[in-house]
Order: sequence, then C-alpha cells, then structure tokens
Amino acid sequence: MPANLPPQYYELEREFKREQDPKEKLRLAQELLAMMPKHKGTDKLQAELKAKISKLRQQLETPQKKHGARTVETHDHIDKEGAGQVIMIGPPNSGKSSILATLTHAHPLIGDYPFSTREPLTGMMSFETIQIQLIDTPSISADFYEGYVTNLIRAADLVLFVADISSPEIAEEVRAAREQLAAHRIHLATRSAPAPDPRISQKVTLVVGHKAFEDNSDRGLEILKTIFPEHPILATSILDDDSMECLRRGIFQALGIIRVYTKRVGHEADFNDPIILPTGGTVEEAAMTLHKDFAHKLQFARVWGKGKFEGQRVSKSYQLSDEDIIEFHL
Ligand SMILES: Nc1nc2c(ncn2[C@@H]2O[C@H](COP(=O)(O)OP(=O)(O)OP(=O)(O)O)[C@@H](O)[C@H]2O)c(=O)[nH]1
Ligand SMILES: [Mg+2]
Repeated sequence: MPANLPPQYYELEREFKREQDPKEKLRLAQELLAMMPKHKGTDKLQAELKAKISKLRQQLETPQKKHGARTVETHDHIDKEGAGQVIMIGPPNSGKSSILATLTHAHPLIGDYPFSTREPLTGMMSFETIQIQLIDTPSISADFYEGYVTNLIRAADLVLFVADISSPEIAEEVRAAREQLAAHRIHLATRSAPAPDPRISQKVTLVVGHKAFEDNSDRGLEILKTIFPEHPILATSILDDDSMECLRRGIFQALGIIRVYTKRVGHEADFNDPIILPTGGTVEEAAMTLHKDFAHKLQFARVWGKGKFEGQRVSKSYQLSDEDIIEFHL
C-alpha cells in the first residue's frame, strides 16, 4: 500500500535529516509523525519514526554529567488525557494559573507578581460528560520564553491565549508574547489549516480577555479585539462564575469535537464514556474507534439525536452530530 505522503512531509524530512541539535530534531520528528497520514501504508514509517522519537527523548533525558552541568528535566512532552489537550499561554500575570485552579482540581502557585509559574502543570476540566486536559505554562514576555513550550504548543489540540485586559500595558504585553511565538514559528490561527511553510505551526487559538469587570477592562478588551480581529474572544473573570462556565463551553467548541454516546440493542444509552470524534465524524469513524473489525462488519446504525427521528437508520458514511446516540448493527 503506498504511503501517499504530502509534499510538505518530504520538505520537513530533509530538514530533520540536516538538523544536528537533538532537541530541535525531536521536535521535527514529532511534527513529522503528526503530519503522517495514519493508515496501513505508513505503519512501518510510523514505527520507525516512533523509535527515533523515543531514542531522541532518551538522549535528552539522560543526565549530562560533563563539566558539572546540572540535570535539567525536559518538559517537552505531556501525555494526552481526556477528550482534548488545551495549552494556556500568554503574558505574565494574566491569570493562567488562576484559570487552571478554577476549572480543574489542580493547585498551581498563584502570585500577584509575574513569572510565578516555573513549570508546566496539568489539570482535568469537566465539561458535562467529558474531561478536557488543561496545561498551565510559564509566561511569555520579551525577555523570557521557556524553549520547551514550543513543543507543548505544537502537540496541543487547542491554544488558549490568556491576556490581562485590566492591564494598562496590554497592547505591549500581547505584542511581546506574539513576537516570541513568531520567533519560535508558532502562528495563532483561527482555524486549523496546513501552513504554507511547513516549519510554521498554525495552532487554532481561542483568545481569552481575562480579569474582566475591572477598571480599564473594557478598554483592554477593545484593544484585544483590534489585535485579534478574526479570533473568537471570550471575556472572563475568576470572580464571575458565568464567564468561567462560558469558558468551559468555549473550550469545548473551539476543540472542534463531538461526543457520541453508544447504546446496545435493547439497552439504554451509556452517557458515561462517549466516543470523541472530530466535527463531521461519520458512523464508520465512530465504529473504528471501537475496533477495526467492528467497522468492517458494520452494516448500518440507528441514531437518536436533535433533528432526527427516533432511531433513524443511517449508513456508514452518515455524519454524526454532538450528543447523538448511536446503535451499531453488524
Ligand atoms: N481581578 C482579577 N484578578 C485575577 C483574576 N484572575 C487572576 N487574578 C489575579 O492575578 C494575579 C496573577 O494570577 P496568576 O493566575 O498567577 O497569573 P499567571 O498568568 O499564571 O501568572 P505567572 O505564572 O506568574 O506569569 C493573581 O494575583 C491573581 O489573584 C481575575 O479574574 N480578576
Ligand atoms: Mg502562572
């Protein structure tokens, strides 16, 4: 079976082969893996690349004893958990750790001074029937950028760019953070699309205007809108529960996923463990998440949900909607 790799893959592969720095090489390898279509024709290539990634990771994590250098733990990778991985980034003191503490059970250090967060920290956020992983990161400014944040951003499913709209310096703070991101080849995009330049990572971004309802906040929000005219922007405050609930839903919607509940013939639907699919996912894709053979044997499905009649019979290629209930028939 042919691998059918996109032309950008070969371009990036050349860059990977040329690269000498193991850290950058690891980043490129991870990117190659993300770009590779996942099917039988690429099984071998995927396995080879995964082996290279694990070797590079080992190499980076091995303590460097030479010249008395300190062992530096790498935070290049955080295993994904739940229905999606969302990374919070932004200027110092904008409230990222406070958002993590409000939406999850994590206990980050929160300070009324910049740069209190020194390492990434994760927490799981409940949204109705699913869990979404949030990552809090060290802040980004003109003078400060933790290198590993680039890899974390590249691997995440969604970026939450958190800015303090009550800050009189918001324009400068946001500009500095965006310049750092651009220097590290991260583009905060409105929707996912391959970048024309394969070295640049286009990340779908939800912009959060945090510390709303303070003096200056309205002015800050207007400035943020002019900086991000195309992006969805949510105004939030940890002191306002409604805004935090809107943020939960906003994160779910920006992830571009749907939840599909399964039911066995003659049983009630199981609302505890939905199948997660990208928006527009089909019955066949839902079956694939359970088992490859299952998808092959599938004859049809019945679907319950908004805008359908009860138990409507649908084909494998039928596109599901969020919160549909599906019953597979083999
Ligand atoms: N008024 C107001 N203050 C907030 C809000 N959210 C956080 N803060 C305060 O803002 C300060 C910074 O909050 P953090 O959550 O530590 O911000 P951060 O972005 O994680 O900052 P660093 O990691 O230190 O760069 C703290 O004093 C918080 O109490 C909010 O919604 N409204
Ligand atoms: Mg913090």
